[in-house]
Amino acid sequence: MTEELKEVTIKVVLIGDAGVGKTTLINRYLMDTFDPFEPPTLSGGFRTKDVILEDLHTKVTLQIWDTAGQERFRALVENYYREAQFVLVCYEIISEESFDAARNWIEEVKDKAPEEAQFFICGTKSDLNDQRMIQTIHGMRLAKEYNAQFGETSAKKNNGVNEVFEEIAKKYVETIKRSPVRSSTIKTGAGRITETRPKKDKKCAC
Ligand SMILES: Nc1nc2c(ncn2[C@@H]2O[C@H](COP(=O)(O)OP(=O)(O)OP(=O)(O)O)[C@@H](O)[C@H]2O)c(=O)[nH]1
Ligand SMILES: [Mg+2]
Repeated sequence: MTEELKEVTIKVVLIGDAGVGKTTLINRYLMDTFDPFEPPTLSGGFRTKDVILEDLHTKVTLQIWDTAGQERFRALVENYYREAQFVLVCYEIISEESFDAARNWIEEVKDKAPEEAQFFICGTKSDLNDQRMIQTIHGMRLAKEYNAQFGETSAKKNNGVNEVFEEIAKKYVETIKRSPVRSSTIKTGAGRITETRPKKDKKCAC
């Protein structure tokens, strides 16, 4: 008998300083496009993509939230990551400022997001290697410090982009399989909810 496909929805929120490439990363992943003149994001919003993890018998719906990196939108961004299961923190490998800011972003999220929220740290614009200011090892160390996953991407050259989102999906499903009480909106193939997670002391965003 074949095992029934489980369904999981994961809220993934991208954060990071203005211009690091959050929107561009999402566009590459969802539409396979690259805009060299992507305008700044002025408000948040989400789009979804399904990922089938055959080995884990799970269909994951990634609910991918874009946010605005500009300082004046900080208060708004908090509304997005407060209920995130995964926070994708972006910096660009050509800017120390954006890397330092990544740590501040993580600290801020740790303060306000659910305790069980997981992090993925992403060094963007890896095609600009000749202008690199942040060595890969430093990104990896930052990730290790926060028990986060790590990757470098180039939305321009389409390097490492799919891997980021697939690793997030896989890590999340593995985590909830280990401790099912943490799971959020796991459904059977027929769409019936079999497990839900009321978050400790937090309101549900559903
Ligand atoms: N060379 C190169 N440029 C990139 C890459 N990703 C993004 N860019 C460029 O960087 C600029 C900023 O990208 P955005 O995606 O708008 O950055 P953002 O993080 O969404 O910025 P905000 O919306 O203001 O927070 C755009 O001109 C992109 O074309 C990349 O992988 N390589
Ligand atoms: Mg943007």
